[in-house]
Amino acid sequence: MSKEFVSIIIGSKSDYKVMENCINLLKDFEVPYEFLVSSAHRTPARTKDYIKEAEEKGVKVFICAAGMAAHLAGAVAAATTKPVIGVPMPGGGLDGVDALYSTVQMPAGMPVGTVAIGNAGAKNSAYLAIQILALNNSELANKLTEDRKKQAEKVENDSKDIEVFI
Ligand code: RP5
Repeated sequence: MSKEFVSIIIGSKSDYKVMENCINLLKDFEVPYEFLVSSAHRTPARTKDYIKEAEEKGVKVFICAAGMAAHLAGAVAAATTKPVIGVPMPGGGLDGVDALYSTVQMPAGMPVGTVAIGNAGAKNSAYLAIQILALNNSELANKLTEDRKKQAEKVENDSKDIEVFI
């Protein structure tokens, strides 16, 4: 079995630009990941085969991004007991609201942890996956603590030039 890793599946290459936000964060935290395009609708057999392959290799968390009638995260959740994080993609006639509802409204017993539509959701999918891995990895937990400190410093620095107090 290889090192623990996160698996990212996107439903279409058109989801890539948004999901680069997720990939870049995993790279920043030096978290190993696999990445592929596979669709619940267009390549159901490839998706199913890959889940099995990833499980055999030691995947810890799946992140699935899809748009429109977004069934990818749900289909993956049906085929694994590993945590599945779903990222609704913007686009289509409803600009991601359709994907949000499709991803979040899972029946009881088949959870998909669903994040926000688009870039913020893509980033948070990576953060959540890192938080799950950090439960058993103190080095990662420390990196998360440092990241929070940097976020707080940024808010304070951003405020400095423009803040007004009486
Ligand atoms: C979904 O349909 C994909 O995840 C993508 O967000 C959307 C549109 O796919 P393309 O037609 O751009 O390939 O399955």
